[in-house]
Amino acid sequence: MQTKSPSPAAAAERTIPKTGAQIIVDALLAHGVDTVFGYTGASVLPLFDRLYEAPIHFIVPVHEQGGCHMADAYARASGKTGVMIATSGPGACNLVTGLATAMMDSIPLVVITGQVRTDLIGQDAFQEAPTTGITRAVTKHSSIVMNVKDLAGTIYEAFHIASTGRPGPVLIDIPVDIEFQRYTVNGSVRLNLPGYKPHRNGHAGQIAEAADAINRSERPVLLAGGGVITANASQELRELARKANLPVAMTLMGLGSFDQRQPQSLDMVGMHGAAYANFAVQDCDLLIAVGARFDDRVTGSLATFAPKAKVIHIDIDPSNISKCVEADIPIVGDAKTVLAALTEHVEHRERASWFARIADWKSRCPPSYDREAPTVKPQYIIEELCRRTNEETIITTGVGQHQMWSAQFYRFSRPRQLISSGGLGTMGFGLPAAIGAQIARPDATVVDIDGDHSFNMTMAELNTAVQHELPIKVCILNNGYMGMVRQWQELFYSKRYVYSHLQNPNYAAFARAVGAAGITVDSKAQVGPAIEQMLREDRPCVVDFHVDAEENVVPMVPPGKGLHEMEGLRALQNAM
Ligand SMILES: Cc1ncc(C[n+]2csc(CCOP(=O)(O)OP(=O)(O)O)c2C)c(N)n1
Ligand SMILES: [Mg+2]
Repeated sequence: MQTKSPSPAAAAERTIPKTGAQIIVDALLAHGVDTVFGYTGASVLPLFDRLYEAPIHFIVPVHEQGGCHMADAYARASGKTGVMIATSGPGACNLVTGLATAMMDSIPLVVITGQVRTDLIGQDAFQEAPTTGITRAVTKHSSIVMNVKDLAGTIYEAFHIASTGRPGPVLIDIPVDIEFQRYTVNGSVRLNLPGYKPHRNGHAGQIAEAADAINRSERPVLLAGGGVITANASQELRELARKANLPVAMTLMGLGSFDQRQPQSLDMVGMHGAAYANFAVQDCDLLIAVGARFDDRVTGSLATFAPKAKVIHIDIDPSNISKCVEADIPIVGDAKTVLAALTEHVEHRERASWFARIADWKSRCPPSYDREAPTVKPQYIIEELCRRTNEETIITTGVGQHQMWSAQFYRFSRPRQLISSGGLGTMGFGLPAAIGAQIARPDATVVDIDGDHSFNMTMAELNTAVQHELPIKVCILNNGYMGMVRQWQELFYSKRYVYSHLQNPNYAAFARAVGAAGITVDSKAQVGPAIEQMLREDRPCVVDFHVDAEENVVPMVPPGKGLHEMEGLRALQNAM
């Protein structure tokens, strides 16, 4: 058999050192990257020219913020590291909100920015911005490559830092001349991170002590945060809850880590959490927090938070331990490993009276709204959507009342099913997040439950969905207000509704104008059929639901109050 000998040109090509741009592409491919989000500009042109030749699915958003949210949601939906590229100056500056969003929610991203030539840095060159300085506080790590020799290593380190320990966004700033320079990367690329050693296993003695505390507890609550999902530890969480017989509450970020259809689920805790979750936390004798950082929206007043509880805190990031809530038994480690080890040591206990008390709270204070109202209630839309979709559906959200109603009235049963900006609370996240999620999971039904004003912030990205033929669904719960702000103004600013609404466009007409389907709903009877039609569409579809303008999210723990001091509960009297 004859073997083909390489052409002289190809042989020569192999011996010529590679350009920086090609080194970047090779490093991405070496990390299994097959999807990249990016927006062009002078300082990334050499890189984009090489990327075009690579086996990479490339998505150009309308705006770099949108692209960063897409890469973020791609990571949340897939469990992989998202990649976003932007040009220097304005491109890099447009990433800040996206980076901070990913940082707060611990999402692994590698973000590459172009920079002006090394000899121009510091001269206020055209489109020069101090990108590493601007982004340092909103990234896990941010660095500039000043020598092509360091390029491959820096990218390999970025992937390692972004995806290990407590994940987060890592930014690499690359001056354009480095992309042109040639260099031969010899042998395998070594990581040089002597100070970076995330703990994985958790201390065996602390794990044994935690198991002992669980076995003795009469009234435990297991509290799952987003870290459980990030660590792919939902199975281990469920196993611990099953074996030890523990009720499970979740933070917004933790929703989906435990199946809400299970009777042991206490659903969401916090400012707009389920009353029974909040009462259980306030009354428990043991709180086992996993991958949760005790955000103020979760705890309410710290002085009165879980006053009777011993606290076990499992977290990969030691700086989270005893930051807000003092941990009696701290365990620094990976949630998956620690939960599995803990489960080995726990015993089943009946706890009949504790579960009876929880059942009583559940029956007296279920999530409620006026189901008989003839008007279009936002909660009704979410219940109808939930009835018509299954656990393969992914929900993304904007930020505001609609986000909280989604958390309260959709039943999440699978990790990575809810994609929402929890920590930063970024309006405008929902639509680009739906695009990123749909790219990660082409076969899933992806629904963005959005607010009118959140949608307004990034609505131009609908164009991206149309261009890439992504059949995302957008349900706008259009109350004509920045509803959550209006709610605060109603409750705390004597109903002075100032600066909390804008004139909205006709969303269905806008959708049709960019080539998506658009539907308007203004009666209760239209809700079900509109959802059905939306789910049948094989192109992007926007449904503009005109909902009750002054509906409030209840219950609500007013700022500064304890979790048990919820307002808006019908059966609050004597509930505790
Ligand atoms: C980028 C950004 N700017 C401002 C805010 C403050 N904020 C929080 S909720 C909200 C109103 C959201 O309105 P809408 O998207 O219509 O949702 P609704 O509350 O009406 O459901 C505002 C302005 C924010 N979270 N994010
Ligand atoms: Mg609104």
